[in-house]
Amino acid sequence: MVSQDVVETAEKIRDMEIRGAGKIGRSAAMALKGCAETSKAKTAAKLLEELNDAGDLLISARPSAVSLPNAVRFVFNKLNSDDISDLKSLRKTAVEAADEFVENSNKALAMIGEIGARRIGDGDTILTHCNSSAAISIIKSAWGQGKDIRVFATEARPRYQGHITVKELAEEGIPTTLIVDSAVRTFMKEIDKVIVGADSIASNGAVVNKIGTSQIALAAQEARVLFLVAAETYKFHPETLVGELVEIEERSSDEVADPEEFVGVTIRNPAFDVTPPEYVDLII
Ligand code: RUB
Repeated sequence: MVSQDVVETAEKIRDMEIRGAGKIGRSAAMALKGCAETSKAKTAAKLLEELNDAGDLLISARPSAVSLPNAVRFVFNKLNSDDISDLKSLRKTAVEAADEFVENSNKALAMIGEIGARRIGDGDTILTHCNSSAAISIIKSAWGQGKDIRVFATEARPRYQGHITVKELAEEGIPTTLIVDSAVRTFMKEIDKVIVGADSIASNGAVVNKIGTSQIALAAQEARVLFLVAAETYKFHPETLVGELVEIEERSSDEVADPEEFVGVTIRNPAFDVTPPEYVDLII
């Protein structure tokens, strides 16, 4: 039996109420923590079973962000054989492991901001896509250092996560321009650096990120604009080391258009795409 809290977290991830790979990973870790803390299990074996079920449900919520299974794996990797036979220590270790994942994740974001900002020059115009906390961390950190920067951000249809990005940047006072996704090539001549986040990074360096990222990378390469990816280490996809492909999530066609208005039309809605490593200048 999976607790109601875990079910709700998994639903929020599936419905994108909780979204963005980093946040997905952190909320999965927190859901496991909640499971460990509130479980009524009488034995360690029973709690372990509940944690396993919770982990499986959370992992199934979205397939392309490897932060989700990596967060769950992080917690399970910390459990050792002593814990598994002792209920109290199993609970404690699971709670501490989940907290450690979240703490590491937040530290990583700050560190990415600090390291990435070194690559941002005074006067740079940056293009970002969708809504990535890691990419935004770099932008905010460069701005905080007093660099005179401007940002172009795409809408990121069909879910318009770009709106979150522009509001967040404008709140900081950063000069921000919102553009439609199809305007990227038009504006590329004004851009010095593209910075995007990642949902998964394959062992060959290919980057899985919001649909449209690979087109932006293509336009950046054509214009000789640097293409930077901001990603915590838990965005690296371990199974790609043994040849597995990253599953690209295809979401409901309703997000794109009302299918009833387009009878006889197939509507496709892949949520992510793959940018080949040749198009990536730097992973921060
Ligand atoms: C979000 C998206 C983000 C990455 C990285 O897609 O593609 O660029 O998840 O985000 P969605 P972060 O809105 O479908 O989840 O840097 O915040 O982890």
